[in-house]
Order: sequence, then C-alpha cells, then structure tokens
Amino acid sequence: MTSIDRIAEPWGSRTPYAVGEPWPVRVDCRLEDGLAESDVDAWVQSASLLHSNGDAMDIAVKDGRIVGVRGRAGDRVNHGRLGPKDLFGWQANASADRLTRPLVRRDGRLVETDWDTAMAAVAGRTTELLEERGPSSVAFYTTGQLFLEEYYTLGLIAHGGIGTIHVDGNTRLCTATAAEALKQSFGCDGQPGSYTDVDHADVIALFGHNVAETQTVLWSRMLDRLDGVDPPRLVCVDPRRTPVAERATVHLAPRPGTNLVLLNALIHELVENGWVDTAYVEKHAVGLADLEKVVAKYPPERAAEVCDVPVEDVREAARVIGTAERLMSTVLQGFYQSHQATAASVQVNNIHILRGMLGRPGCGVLQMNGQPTAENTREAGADGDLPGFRNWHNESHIAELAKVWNIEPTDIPHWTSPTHAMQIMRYVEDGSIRFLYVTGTNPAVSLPELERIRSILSQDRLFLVVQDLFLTETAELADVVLPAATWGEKTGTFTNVDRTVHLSEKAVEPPGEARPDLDILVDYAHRLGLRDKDGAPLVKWSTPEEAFEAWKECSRGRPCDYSGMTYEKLRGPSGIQWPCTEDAPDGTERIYVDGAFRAAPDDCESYGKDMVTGAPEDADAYKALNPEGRAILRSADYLPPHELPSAEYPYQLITGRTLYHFHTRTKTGRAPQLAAAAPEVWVEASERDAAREGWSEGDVLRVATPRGEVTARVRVSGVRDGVLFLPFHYGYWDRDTGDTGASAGGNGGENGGQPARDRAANELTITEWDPASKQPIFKTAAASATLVSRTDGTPAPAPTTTASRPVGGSVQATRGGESAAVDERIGTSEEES
Ligand SMILES: Nc1nc2c(c(=O)[nH]1)N[C@H]1C(S)=C(S)[C@@H](COP(=O)(O)OP(=O)(O)OC[C@H]3O[C@@H](n4cnc5c(=O)[nH]c(N)nc54)[C@H](O)[C@@H]3O)O[C@H]1N2
Ligand SMILES: Nc1nc2c(c(=O)[nH]1)N[C@H]1C(S)=C(S)[C@@H](COP(=O)(O)OP(=O)(O)OC[C@H]3O[C@@H](n4cnc5c(=O)[nH]c(N)nc54)[C@H](O)[C@@H]3O)O[C@H]1N2
Ligand SMILES: [Mo]
Repeated sequence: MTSIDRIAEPWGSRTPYAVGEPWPVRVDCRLEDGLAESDVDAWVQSASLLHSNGDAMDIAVKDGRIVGVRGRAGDRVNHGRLGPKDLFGWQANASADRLTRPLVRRDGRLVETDWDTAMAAVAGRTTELLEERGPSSVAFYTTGQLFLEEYYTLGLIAHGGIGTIHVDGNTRLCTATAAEALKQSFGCDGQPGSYTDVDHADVIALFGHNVAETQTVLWSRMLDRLDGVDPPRLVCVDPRRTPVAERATVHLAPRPGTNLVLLNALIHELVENGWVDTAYVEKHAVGLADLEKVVAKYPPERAAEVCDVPVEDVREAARVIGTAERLMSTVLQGFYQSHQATAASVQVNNIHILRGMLGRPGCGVLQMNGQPTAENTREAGADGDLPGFRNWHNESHIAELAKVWNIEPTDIPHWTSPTHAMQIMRYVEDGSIRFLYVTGTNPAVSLPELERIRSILSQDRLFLVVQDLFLTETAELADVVLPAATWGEKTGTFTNVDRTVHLSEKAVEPPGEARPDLDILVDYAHRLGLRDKDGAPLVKWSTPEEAFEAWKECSRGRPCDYSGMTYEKLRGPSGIQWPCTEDAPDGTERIYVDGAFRAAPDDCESYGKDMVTGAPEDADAYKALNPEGRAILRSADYLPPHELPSAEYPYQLITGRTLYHFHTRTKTGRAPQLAAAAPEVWVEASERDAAREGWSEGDVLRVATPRGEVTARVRVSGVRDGVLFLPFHYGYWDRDTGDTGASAGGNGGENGGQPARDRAANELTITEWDPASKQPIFKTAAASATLVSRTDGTPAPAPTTTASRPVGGSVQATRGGESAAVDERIGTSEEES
C-alpha cells in the first residue's frame, strides 16, 4: 500500500497493461485523518456523483457519519480507482451550511417554515395556475444529478399528470447534443461503446473532450495503456494544451467553432484514400452519396485555413484514424457546446460507420455524458425526451406509454416538440410560464447571459421553487426552497455513459429535515391529487425500489431495457450494463453488433432533424430515407459562427472546467483540498498574446463581451493564440463569507482585487443554441481583455497540474500536502477475480 498526494497527482500511480489484457486493479481509499479501514463501522455501496464515469465506491460510515470512500475493486468501470473529486468531495455532505428546513418568502425574505406549509404553498400555486392558466403555465427544470427513480417520477408527474410540455433538464446544457447526435445517426439515443474499448483500441480519438480532467479514472485507464506495450495512438482535437493533448500523437488545436470543417476534412481524407469499409456501409448505412458530395468541398487545405491548423496535421490525423484497426472515439463539450454542435458530433459517428468500427472490441464511439445521471434524465423522460427513448411523433409509442401509466394517450401532450430549457426561460421572461420548479441545478450560475437569467428568475409574477442542498445563487431568488437529501443520504440507481447501472444506497441520515427528492415529488403528486384513468393515484410507488420496478416495466422492450435487473442483482460486485433482460441477464457490453441498430421507422426514437435549421423531419420522409432501419450518414456544410472576433472584441472566448471543481462548486467548493487547489477564477491566455499585450502571469485582466465583464488574474497557458479560456465554476457564492450575492453589487470582498459579482464566466456567454440539439453555445463568443492592474507577484489561482499549467515562470506547483494523502493498493489478478 502506498500513500499519494492525489491533489498533486490526480491520476495516481500507473498500472501499465498491454492491448487485450485486463486493466489491473488499484483500490483507492481516503478516510478522515487518523482513521484506518478497520475503524469503519460499515461500507455502503455507491458510485461517484461528481462526473459521468460511474466509478463504483463504498462509502465509509462511522458513528452515523460519512468518514470516507473506497473504490470497488470488482467493478467493471474503475477496477477500484477514484478521482480527486470523489476522494475529497464527500465532505460537503456534512457542511454546516446545508439546508435543513424548508424556506418560504415572506415580505421579501426567505424564512424557515415546516414541510406542510412549504408543500401546501407549492402544490397550492400549481393547482391555482392549472385552473387559471392551464398546464402551459407550469414548467419543470431538473438536472443530471438525481437518481433514475426520481426522474421517472418527475417525468410521470409532469408529462402524464400535469400534462405540461415544459419539462427539461440542465442536461440541455450538457448532453443534449450527445442524445441528438445518436438519434441522428442511429435513430435512437444509447451509447454503442464500452469502456473496455480502451483495453482493445489501437487508436483513441478525443474530440473536444478533456477526459484527463473531467473523467479522471477513464484517463487513468488510457494512461495505463499509453504506458504499456502496444500503446494506442491518440488524436486530440482541442484548442488548449490539455493533459490529453500532451500525450497525443496528433494534437489539432482548431479555432473555436470550426469543428465541422475539420471533421468534414477528415472524412474527405477517409473517402479520398479508400479508408472506408464499403461492404459495411453498403449493408448497414444510408446517405453515403450525400456525405461524399458534401465532404468533397473540404480538402485538408480548407480545414487548415478555416481552423488554422497545419495542413500536414490534418492529413496525419486522418491517416491515424483511417488506418486504425480498432478505433475508439469520444466526443464532449468542445463539440457539444461549440458552434454547429450536432452537425460536428454526427461526423464522429460517420467516421465509425464509414470505417465499420462499431459493435466490436476496441471500436466504440462514446458521445459522452457529463453529469453522473444525465443518461437517466434522458431515458426516464425528465427532459425533452419520452421515457424509454420513445418517439414523440409516433402515436403507437405514446399509446404504449399511456398504457404503462394507465392514462389516456391524449393526456400526454405531444402535439408539438417539447420545450427546451432556453425556451422555458424565454416563456418565463414573457410571462406565459408562471411556475418553475427547479431541482438539482443552479441556473443563476450555469445558464448563459446571467444578467438576463437573474432578471427572469427574480420576477414577481414567477413562482420559483428550488430544491437543493444549499442556499445557492438560484435558491436565493426562490419563493420556496425545499431542502433535499443527496448522494449517501438516499437510495437510487444511475447509469454512466457506457450504460453501466449502479445502485447507490443510503449510508447516513440527511441533515435536519432534508428529504430525498423522491419523497418530495411523491408528496407533491399526492397533494395535487393526480390520478390515473381508473381514479387510482397516478404515482403508485413511494420507495426507490418500487419506483425502479415500475421503471423496469416502462423500459421493457425498449433499447434501454432494465427488465432483467433488480436491486439485489445490483448489490453484486459490479454495475450492470443495459440492456439487461431475460435473454441477457448479465447485461450487454456492446450494442449495435452486426449493424443491428434501433433505427427502424416504427422503433426509432426520432425521425431526425435538419442540422442547419433544426426543423424536425416527418415519419414519411424518414421511411423513405431509411425503410430498413440502417445507420444514417448525415452531412452538413460549415457556416461561420454568429459572433466572430472584431476590432472591439478581438479574442475568442471559451469556457469549461478544471479538474478540481464540479460546476458551480456547491460540493467541491466545500471540500478543503479541492477548494484550495483552485480557489478563485482565472483567465488563460497564450504566450504570444500575453507577450504582445504585455501581460504577465498574475496580472489582473478585465474580460468583456457585449453581455458583461469578468475580472481575473491571467494564467499564461498552452491555450491557442487568439483564444481566452475561463473556468465557469465561480458564481457569487463566497467560500469564506458564505455569501451568495443576493444583495447585489460588489459584495464579495477581496478576490484578487475583484468583487465577487464579476467572476462568473456566464456573465459573458451568449444566448444562442445549436439548432438541432438546442444546447447553448458556451464555447464560442468574441471578447476583449484589458489590463486592470499589475500583479504584486501573486500568480493566477489556477492549478499547475492540468490544462492551466503555466508555460513558463516559476509558479508554485499545485499540491495538497498531508491532508490530501490517499491510500492506493495495487491489486493482484487474484484479488481482481
Ligand atoms: N473536474 C470536473 N469534471 C467534470 C465536470 C466538472 O465540472 N469538473 N463536469 C462533468 C460534466 S457535467 C461534463 S458535461 C463534463 C465536460 O467535460 P469536457 O467536455 O471534457 O470539459 P470542458 O472543459 O467543458 O470542455 C472540454 C474541452 O473543450 C475545449 N473546447 C472549447 N471550445 C472548443 C471548440 O470549439 N472545439 C474543440 N474541439 N474544443 C473546444 C476546451 O478547451 C476544453 O478543454 O465533465 C464532467 N466531469
Ligand atoms: N459557461 C459555461 N457554462 C456551463 C458549462 C460550461 O462548460 N461553460 N457547462 C454546462 C454543463 S455541461 C452543465 S452540466 C451545467 C451544470 O450546471 P448546474 O447544474 O447549475 O451545476 P451544479 O453546480 O452541479 O448544480 C447542481 C445543484 O444541485 C444540487 N444538488 C446536488 N445533489 C442534489 C440532490 O441529490 N438533490 C437536489 N435537489 N439537489 C442536489 C447542488 O447543490 C447544486 O446546487 O453547467 C452548464 N453551464
Ligand atoms: Mo454537463
């Protein structure tokens, strides 16, 4: 056993392995200082909730408190490993500032109340509005961080009970493009790949995905292959020099917003050089002629010019991909939140279809998820999707769902497309939505153009309900705040990006009167008096396991089929991949084996959309295009981004994450080791831009767009020239004062010289979304940057271990020290079995 500073070494020790071998076990364990594993009273099964990787772990409990975590050796996903956010993030559960009682607004202030008063207000206002203005005045905005059982219940209440079309999740900001890209290419959501593809691939291509920081354990798996014999070649497409880029065989750093040109050029090269599996394509796909016509216009020289990357690198990347024997690809926010998101992401599917690289070991495409339970928001229908990947525009799917719910098909609103999150905000702004129930998300920090969002959410005529663990920036604006229990304090299941389902069990009691989201939703449904068509309660369950059993029936026969799973089975050594049925009781490692897609017209989830206009296509057009349910090669031409650099705003601004924080920091900001590693916002600029502008490390800059300003110290990093990068984690919440900024103005005190108000990246971002997926474009805007003051010698508060690594100078390395020590036990193959 070794002890390692896992802030300084986020990926831990290497356990190299060769192609086709099993990934060695390494069990990571972090307990409160002074405790040994033998001191722990109980180990309670769970998985990580601060990213989408689904790393299995046990929660250590002593005297009724969470005192640490340990990775689960036998789990297929992580083989015992955990990332820094998991190793330290659990401490937030016991934070002294957790919400412990419901709050209601009285005379303009939030005051504590009892549950009955709070719920009566929530249900009462819903009922009033349903009577006065109908279901279209009621909206739900949820998350990718609750459990499957909770989403299924919420989806039923909203779609089947209240009958509103205004239901979405923050998954719209996160994985809407993943879902859309999969629907466009394969007719249906659902990830073809498996994490074990890492063990077999000879080429791994990462498109706008900083996996090293955002799925640290998946990167550990890749690192262990890279350090083994037969390492895979890596292709990285990212405008920053991320840890992935540093290990890449080819790193393409395109101008933000030009992904589609690059991908069209890569496909141009595949076609041109005969790197296409014609037999596979002929048998299993439609659309080749159209795709060829489009990519013919994108020779590598065009990509070199538009994306500003060396032409030989484009050719080299195409050659690596084109000659791969087993290609694995991943796609994430550098594509999903960038210009022409769906069109670009779909081209990655096209590469796999063209190369016949689907459904066998090493040949997966992962249109990644970000949040731990985003997959479930989508499959259980708590966003703009219907439960079980059913098709909104297929009457027999609606009838089937109505049967499961024992309601009339006409009770499920499906006359128009569901309202996406940004449109929900627009309707709130316009006043047609008067009630918004927000669960597990913090839109006052995470949505684009925050000044607008704040004004929308603070309107008097809006009744805003916020269900959270903390008094967040959003909760500050609410009419009712409901204190929720979270991970470790409630039971439920969730599914990672490679379809692995984990059970997360209750380990400790929630603080004060906080309740599981499921309990609150069930209570809400009963108070609304929601009934099925026979007059029985619409929501027929109250425990998580009952909800899971109900969900199993809803999923039966659909691609995300859970019917063969039970809680008992999930208590086994490893998570289980869906589909899991009577015929496949241990789950299914890869779907779409032998080109068996779920794209047949009567089976598919979507008839597709025009990727430029977003207009949905109809059933007849789809049947004509794809009568036999093959994969669809969809193509699109490049269009320039709407907001391009100008004399006034000469830079391109991109935003994203750092390894040590999760989103708006409600959990990671309350874990001392994580908070210390990245305490405050910074802005990254390239060496050449800094030299030209005369900026040096730690100088305070003001970054501005037409929407707002952020003040931050500059880190001279490996970002490409002409691009500025801002992490989006830092809202108004101030770790030292606990202030969430409700009392507007520069109230946050000293943050490197700037008031807390101007540090949220989303003050700057633009209200714009991808036409097909409706995902906001957080990654392509024009910005200016000006010097506010010279550094007093203080460097930017940015980690040195990650993409924000300084290019020169003498910045002190990011370390966690004693308090970040983690035990690692590298297993033998015996322990592994
Ligand atoms: N540490 C940490 N891990 C997380 C999270 C977290 O908050 N913190 N959040 C989780 C969630 S919900 C998500 S969605 C994922 C996100 O995971 P990622 O998508 O990996 O993270 P991001 O930092 O948003 O963006 C990835 C990269 O996109 C690049 N990029 C920006 N613009 C462009 C572009 O135009 N083209 C290309 N090719 N690349 C571009 C950025 O430089 C950045 O390195 O992470 C999950 N894991
Ligand atoms: N500029 C910019 N903006 C972005 C992004 C970007 O890259 N750049 N990324 C976008 C992406 S991909 C995402 S996913 C979003 C994330 O944006 P948010 O969803 O707003 O971020 P979180 O901080 O994760 O908010 C989750 C909230 O849920 C609460 N919570 C946690 N567990 C529970 C629970 O069990 N029950 C309840 N009721 N509440 C709980 C937490 O305390 C927290 O307040 O941000 C998006 N915004
Ligand atoms: Mo996300």
